[in-house]
Amino acid sequence: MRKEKNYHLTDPTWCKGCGIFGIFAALKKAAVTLNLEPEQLVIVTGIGCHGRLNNYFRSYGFHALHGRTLPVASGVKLSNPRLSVLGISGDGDAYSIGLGHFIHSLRRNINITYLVVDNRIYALTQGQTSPTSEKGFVSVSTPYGSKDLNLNGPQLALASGGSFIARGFSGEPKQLATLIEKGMKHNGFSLIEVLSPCVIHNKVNTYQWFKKNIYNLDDDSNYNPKDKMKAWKKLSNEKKIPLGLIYIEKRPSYEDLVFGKEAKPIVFDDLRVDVPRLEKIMEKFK
Ligand SMILES: Cc1ncc(C[n+]2csc(CCOP(=O)(O)OP(=O)(O)O)c2C)c(N)n1
Repeated sequence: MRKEKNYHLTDPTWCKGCGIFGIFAALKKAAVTLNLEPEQLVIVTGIGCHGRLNNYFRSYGFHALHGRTLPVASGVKLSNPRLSVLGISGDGDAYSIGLGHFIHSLRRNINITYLVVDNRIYALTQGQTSPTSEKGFVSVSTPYGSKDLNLNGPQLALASGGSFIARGFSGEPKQLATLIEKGMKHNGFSLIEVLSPCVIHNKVNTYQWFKKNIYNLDDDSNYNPKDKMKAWKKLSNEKKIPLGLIYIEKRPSYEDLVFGKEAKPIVFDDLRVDVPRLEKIMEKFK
């Protein structure tokens, strides 16, 4: 436990300057703008530095296993669709151990908002190379430089059938809050990847580095986020990294198909147990 003067148990334990503070501020702003009551919101987190976000938020929260944010968030949402459900993962949680859930959640389109805190490193475990670390990245796990290509989460999301894909930056909490609000209003799965410096373990992707390497699609009136090919092109050329709403598509959510007007009966057969028939079958095995 921290021994600092005036430290309170409910104070965040992130390192000074951590990008997650910006995300925390954006989340609070979005919850206020959306007028969410604490009991209406459930924040599900994975394992990592990001995983403490729900601890400091006055809402329901669930700190899931590493890589299992989305199965838990999906279960919460489907058992009570009236709740607003927000999942949060790190780049390791989402794109390494949780990658299968990532892809299937995008195509399934359950009404969840998912923030991926991309600090391009495994921070909690003291700085190993992650799927979003660039080729050549030197860390304790790749001392000779990573030989792997880095993974592009939003591009993978587009290929996996994502209906809302955005990217924010923890150094721009106002824009991030707006993206979270839009994502939470979207009917279906909304992915918001958040570029977020880890000031202790990642000495490459700093605030200055991100500022130099980002541009804002939200400022470009010629950009149409409903155009899938345009979105693909933007994500294919990331010498400069696009922020903002990258892609949005209107299509029924999973809940619309299962519980809503478009719901079709899932079970066509009468599945009640036919005891006499069962007994007859059992006879055969005696
Ligand atoms: C099943 C399992 N495997 C490995 C770990 C060890 N572990 C804890 S956090 C973590 C990675 C954290 O990186 P990320 O998800 O990017 O989150 P960050 O700490 O950067 O926010 C790992 C590998 C674990 N807790 N559980």
